[in-house]
Amino acid sequence: MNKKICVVGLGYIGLPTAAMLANCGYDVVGVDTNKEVLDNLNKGKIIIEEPYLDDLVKKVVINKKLIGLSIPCEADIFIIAVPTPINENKRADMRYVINATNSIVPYVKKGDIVILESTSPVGTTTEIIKPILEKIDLEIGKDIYVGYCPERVLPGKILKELVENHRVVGGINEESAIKIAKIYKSFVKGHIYTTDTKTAEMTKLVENTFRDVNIALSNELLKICDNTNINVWDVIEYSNKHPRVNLLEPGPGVGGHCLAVDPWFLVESSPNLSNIIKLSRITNDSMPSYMFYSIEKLIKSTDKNANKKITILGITYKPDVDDIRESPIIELIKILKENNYEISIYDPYVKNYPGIENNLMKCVQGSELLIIGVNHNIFKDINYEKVLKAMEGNLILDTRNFLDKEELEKIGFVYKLIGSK
Ligand code: SAJ
Repeated sequence: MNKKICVVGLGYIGLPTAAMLANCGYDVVGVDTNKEVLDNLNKGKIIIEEPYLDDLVKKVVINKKLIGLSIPCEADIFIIAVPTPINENKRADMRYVINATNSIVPYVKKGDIVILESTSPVGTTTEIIKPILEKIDLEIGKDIYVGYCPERVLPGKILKELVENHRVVGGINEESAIKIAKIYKSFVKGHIYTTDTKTAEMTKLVENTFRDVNIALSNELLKICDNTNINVWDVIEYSNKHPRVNLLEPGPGVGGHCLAVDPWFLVESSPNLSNIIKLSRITNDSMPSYMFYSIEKLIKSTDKNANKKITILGITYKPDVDDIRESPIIELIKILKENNYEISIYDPYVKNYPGIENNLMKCVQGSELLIIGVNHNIFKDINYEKVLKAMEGNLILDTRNFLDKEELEKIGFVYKLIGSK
């Protein structure tokens, strides 16, 4: 008889994971508090942008291998994949993990497996999940197997990376780790490493912290090069020719619910030791203000008294996704508005955001400056000549090293690449 899996949390990770497991033959119940997610799911539809996910969900829903429910139910395996945001003072908000774990307590029985997938502070599995499950009169590690198995997939490539990437499984004990590894082996082609929960929790945080710290280094280099009239993009390109150097890209800041969040979990748990980590977060979070400083300088460099309309192309946290969480461009928009700029916004990936305009020509009408906030691939197909004609001014600020300077200057733009002369 097929094992039954209950996945609590149908977001960017939970839904692809539920669909992947259903496609491997498990009977999967997806649980979410969002009625729109459930209604669409039960019609075989999705409400997030993720390539090929809609086809996979449609297939497993039609085959009745995946259904959406608003509350958990009896299952053999429970996977918790709910958000773990930070609150305004950069501390982990674990309410969703706590609520999700409490919600499965009435349904967990002897022999079941409970897996936390949400990226969480070190110690969450043993200090939050385990005590809640101990309300059940069963022995953790012997009657109920418990562990932590974080994802490491890139939005936009989730289905491919869910299968190909290696994974780490941390078990509350060795038997739990082995049982959990076996479940993931049903679809993961990468290697599955088993360890204890704290090592797995720390590994996940370190992966994203590594990226955040290295992006901070590049962002700091951007400021230094800007100040010394050197093109930081050339410096990074040439430095990376060194066989053991791999500088990441500078930009308008670091967004998303991972790199902009996970390092704070380490800062919270080791405040006196996480100096580079904390400073990197502060450096990356300073980039929207730095962009504002560059915009002011650029506008003041035009001889005429520039009007105050600016058009932002792209507000998501990274290209070709619909996710605006922790987006640095949204922070930049806030700063510009506080300084009395009139802002028009165009981002075809974003459906509902206050003031977003879905007609590009209307959006750029009368603008002094065009800002490339996010390098969505579709922005390569824009007719910039037509855009320039509709604008008031001819300034374009590229925050992502995305467009071709010569091409735009030929059309008549004054092109400025952030971090270059
Ligand atoms: N960024 C830079 N410079 C770079 C690379 C990224 O400024 O060189 C910025 C991006 O513009 C974005 C932010 O950093 O604002 C983060 O982007 P990212 O692509 O590096 O990483 P995320 O946030 O998409 O991380 C995702 C996460 N997975 C999911 O959200 C499902 C994370 O848990 C994964 O570990 C990570 O991908 C990954 O790369 O594996």
